[in-house]
Amino acid sequence: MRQIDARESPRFAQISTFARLPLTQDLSDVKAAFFGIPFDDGTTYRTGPRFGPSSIRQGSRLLRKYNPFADVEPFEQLNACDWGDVNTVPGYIEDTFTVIKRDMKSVASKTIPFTAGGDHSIALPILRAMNEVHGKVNLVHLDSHYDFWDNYWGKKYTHGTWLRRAREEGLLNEVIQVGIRASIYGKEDIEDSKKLGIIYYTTNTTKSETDSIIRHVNSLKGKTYVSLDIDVVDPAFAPGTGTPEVGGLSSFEIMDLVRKFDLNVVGMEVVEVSPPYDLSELTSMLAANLLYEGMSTLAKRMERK
Ligand SMILES: [Mn+2]
Repeated sequence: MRQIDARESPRFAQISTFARLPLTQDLSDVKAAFFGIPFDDGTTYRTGPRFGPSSIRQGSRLLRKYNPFADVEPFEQLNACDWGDVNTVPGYIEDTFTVIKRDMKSVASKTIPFTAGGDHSIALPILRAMNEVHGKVNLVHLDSHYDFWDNYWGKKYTHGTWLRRAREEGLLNEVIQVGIRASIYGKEDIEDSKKLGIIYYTTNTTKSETDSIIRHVNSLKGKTYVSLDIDVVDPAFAPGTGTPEVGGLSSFEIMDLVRKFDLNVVGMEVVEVSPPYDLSELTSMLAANLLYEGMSTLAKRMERK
């Protein structure tokens, strides 16, 4: 679909949609759709990702139609649109999961969703939907945190427990984590990653062995979902997030990683953008650009086939 061109209508004008694309839920012939999930009741520290989708739209106003790195026009090639936001149920995590799964199932059966969160708890209902549409999928999980803890305060559904739930529910094939660096509750967390069949690369390894990690990720066979927590990036580059961990990847490094992905991708999400803690839209702009690069790698792959 056609973006509003900033040479015709100034980029600070008009209503915010992702990349100034049309807002529509008619997905016929649409190969990629921006999908907003404004929800943050799964957070364990700072709140704010309920404002993520609208802020990422605002941060996407600078995206132009041609991506010179990928040599594609992703919006044109994918006939991309902005689907709008899920009607979440603030304060009610399980009711919200029901709505997310229903809407995601409907969208994922027609197109490839590029989701803007929302805190990371939304990944569980998304993966439930993916599983119903596609069967088991691989997961490429970029994050500073493991996110496979068992519970917080005795509660099973939070932004730090979704991955364990997804494993328990048998939704996933292979899981690769990239960018892990946060302090943890004990050595048993590392043991748990083995028990759960999760391979992880720390931020150190991600920086020193980037090429071999890319090769590993790109060797995944079958359908794959990409989950990117913006806190994988250093808070100096992405301050607008709820559980920041210092010593992370730069914005260039995360862009470079995503550009090199070559996956049979069934969906991608960028989560944990918390606009109240952001500065000068830095985090929202990065999130918008990461979704753009994700769409570009998809467009590039489709072009080849
Ligand atoms: Mn995280």
